[in-house]
Amino acid sequence: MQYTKCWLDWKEIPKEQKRKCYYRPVLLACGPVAATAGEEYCISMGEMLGREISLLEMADGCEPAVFLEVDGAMQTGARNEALAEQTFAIREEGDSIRITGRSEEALLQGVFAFTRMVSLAQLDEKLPFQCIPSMPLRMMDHWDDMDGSIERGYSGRSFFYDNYEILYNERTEMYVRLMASIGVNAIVINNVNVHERETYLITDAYLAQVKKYADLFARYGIRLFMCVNFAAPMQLGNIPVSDPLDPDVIAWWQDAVKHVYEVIPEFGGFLVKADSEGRPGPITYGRTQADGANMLARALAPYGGILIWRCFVYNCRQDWRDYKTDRARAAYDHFIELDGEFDDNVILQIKNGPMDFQVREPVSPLFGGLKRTNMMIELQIAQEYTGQQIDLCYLIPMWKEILSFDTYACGEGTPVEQVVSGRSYAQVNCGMAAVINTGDDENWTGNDLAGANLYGFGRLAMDPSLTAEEIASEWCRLNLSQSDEVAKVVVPMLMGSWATYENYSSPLGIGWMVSPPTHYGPDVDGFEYDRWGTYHRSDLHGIGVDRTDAGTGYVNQYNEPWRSIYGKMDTCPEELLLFFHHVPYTYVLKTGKTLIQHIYDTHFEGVEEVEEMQRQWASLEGKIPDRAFRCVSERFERQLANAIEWRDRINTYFYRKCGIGDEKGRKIY
Ligand code: GCV
Repeated sequence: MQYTKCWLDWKEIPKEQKRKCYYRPVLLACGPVAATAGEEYCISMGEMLGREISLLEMADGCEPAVFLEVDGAMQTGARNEALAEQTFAIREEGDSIRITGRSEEALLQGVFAFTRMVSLAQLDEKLPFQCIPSMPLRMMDHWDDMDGSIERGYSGRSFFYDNYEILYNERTEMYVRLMASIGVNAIVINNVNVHERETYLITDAYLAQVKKYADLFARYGIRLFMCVNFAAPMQLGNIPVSDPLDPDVIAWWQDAVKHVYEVIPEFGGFLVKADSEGRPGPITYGRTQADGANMLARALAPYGGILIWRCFVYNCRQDWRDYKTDRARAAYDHFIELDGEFDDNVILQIKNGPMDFQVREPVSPLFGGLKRTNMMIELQIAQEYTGQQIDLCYLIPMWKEILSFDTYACGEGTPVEQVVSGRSYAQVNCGMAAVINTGDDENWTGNDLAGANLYGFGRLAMDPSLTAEEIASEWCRLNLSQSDEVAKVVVPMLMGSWATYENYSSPLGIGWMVSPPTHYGPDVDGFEYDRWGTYHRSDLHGIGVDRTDAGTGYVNQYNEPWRSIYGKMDTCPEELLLFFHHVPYTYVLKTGKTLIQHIYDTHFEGVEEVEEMQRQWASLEGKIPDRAFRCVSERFERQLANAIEWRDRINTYFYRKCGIGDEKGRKIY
């Protein structure tokens, strides 16, 4: 089985950077995670020093050493105990270095941070260093199914399952090391769409094997979560209903959860997709989402378990003729009234936007609406609608924009980051989750460059103040080459790639013009006359969905000033113009261009930008590992073909709708 080590593929550092203390790690803490910290130090530093390193029992005399220690009384300045526990510090003491964690888990994070700094030659500039993670929970959501497929997976098959068996091998260990090294502390091991066989994951059919994962995860400070089927009492318990207020249903879940904790005492909890896209849920019984979530949360509470409930609840059987029902409204409409009704161990997991991970969407208004409910943001590292890891789309700039969006929930200065990190409402059950983009491809992520999104998610969840460039540069140096010359090509390429993807795909926030079965490649009307609630409403005069008062009223879900800003065409940020308004093709944008000319121009530019990225990438031949070079070169070829297809289909479609030609006379079909 072939797999790369991604950012844990340490290279020997130059001689002048090798400090004496590096060779003498002294582990002053005990416990399983502290032992992992010691092992990880030895692996990484051994590779960077070019010789085997082992832990010392004690420091002898005045020889410099690197001390790995846990100090439960360490002063951290963290805003709550949960985050204090996750805090670590790295400091020099004479010629020695101390890596101190407030807990074993924090020590492990300290070791990963230290080795990264050594590899990037950042120690002089960064020490003394303290890290209080921003997000209490930093979670990866796998959409892996037990047959071995991955829903919306673009990097091969699952490395967790094959043919309804749970796999466990060296790759599993490498995966967990990679996740821990970027700060991930929670992993959901199965798809939110829990099918027939996966329903048995919480039973003895699979629990013993799940426990092996949980034990491995725990050694790396990661808690294991599972998705459950809300109708499990019917499927597994022969109970005629799964009504959350039914005593038999409640008792069934209590027993099931009790047994899970008997086998896996460190189990994290459940993630649930209910009443969504055909999944069962409380609505069937006239119960609320809070009834459903609390019932499960109460079963988990005695064991310290957490219940994560998704807000991706909407009607997927809409009528395209209906201009009033608006899928964008659904999450807010379902959940806002329930604010304050969820138990303390419930977290609502909210997709970043109101629709579904499009290349451009406004931020979900729920982040500014809920005030007495634990919240977690759900991002998608898997590039379902953003190029499927064929096309390059570095998502960190998008996520930074989302996290810094001011919700005005507690007046000006309440960004999403503050809300989901728990700072706004003093919460501890909150954080960031993301649908992961891994599979069993040799490079884990299909396109090597898609690894930057995986790496970046973890880094951002630990420290949202990192810039997208910093993350890109770290990733590039750790994965491709330490040379400035390579970073000078790769970092700008990553940084511009989201805008490029947006340029050649659907314009100004409208989204969805993708091929319905695959969600890759253009099909302008693919979803237009369908049931999914995803329409662009183009006609001969204009394009866009009116979500103002006169339209669906979605705009009213935002706090002021957004409600007013989004509500008027001339103040609405233009990148979201078509999300909020139905706009004539002749409308003049701030650039002085008409809407139709903007569409033509961006689509021609998008293709030119891909051609330029391809040229830039070609210049790296021989300067980065050949395997990565060839992999990405092949992806760029496919991206270019895709971009051309998008350009020509979009431009032709709108030209045929409105009959207005391109001012520059370029070829439109
Ligand atoms: C896991 C979109 C995706 C589905 C996904 C769903 C969700 O609709 O296309 O594959 O299902 O989102 O987030 O639940």
